Amino acid sequence: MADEERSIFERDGVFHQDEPYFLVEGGDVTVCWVPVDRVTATNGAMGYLRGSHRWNRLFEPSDFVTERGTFPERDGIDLTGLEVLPPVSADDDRLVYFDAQPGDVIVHHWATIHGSAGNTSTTAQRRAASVRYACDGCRFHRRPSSPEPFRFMVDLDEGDPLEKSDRFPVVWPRPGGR
Ligand SMILES: O=C(O)CCC(=O)C(=O)O
Repeated sequence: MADEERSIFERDGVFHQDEPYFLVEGGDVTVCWVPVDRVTATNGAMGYLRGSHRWNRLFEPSDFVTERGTFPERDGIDLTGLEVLPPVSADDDRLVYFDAQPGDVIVHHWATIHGSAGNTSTTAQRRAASVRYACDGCRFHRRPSSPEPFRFMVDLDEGDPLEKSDRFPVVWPRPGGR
């Protein structure tokens, strides 16, 4: 692998976990990555660190931009108790990459470390949607590490069931109600 490619992979913050961003607690959340373009290694195939969802460790959310790689502790953001994610090497044999095409869905647990090296193609677009499903019993949690811009705008109080807000529609109701 060329040096410039390696540096992209090893930059802090390219790989991340979703859990420390999400305003949810009380159960698992699954993330569905849905490409609308064909995605291969050259235009940013998603990679997942096998088994990392079982480490029982939480890492500072990546900002994908700065040298430090994580959000500054301002505007109410508090990273206490979170670890700094060590650089993830592309050569780590626990990483699993998936080529994908429109119609595919890649599903990962919110604690799985994942990311991509970005799109280095000059011709191929790389667009995708990311859809999150929270399990029954998940509650609103104004997570101190979350940089979500809307975290003070959600019409929920700490501990409220997510489904109390229209922002979190129930997509799979239990037959006969809860
Ligand atoms: O599209 C990407 O590169 C990142 C997507 C992602 O991290 C996610 O859906 O959780």
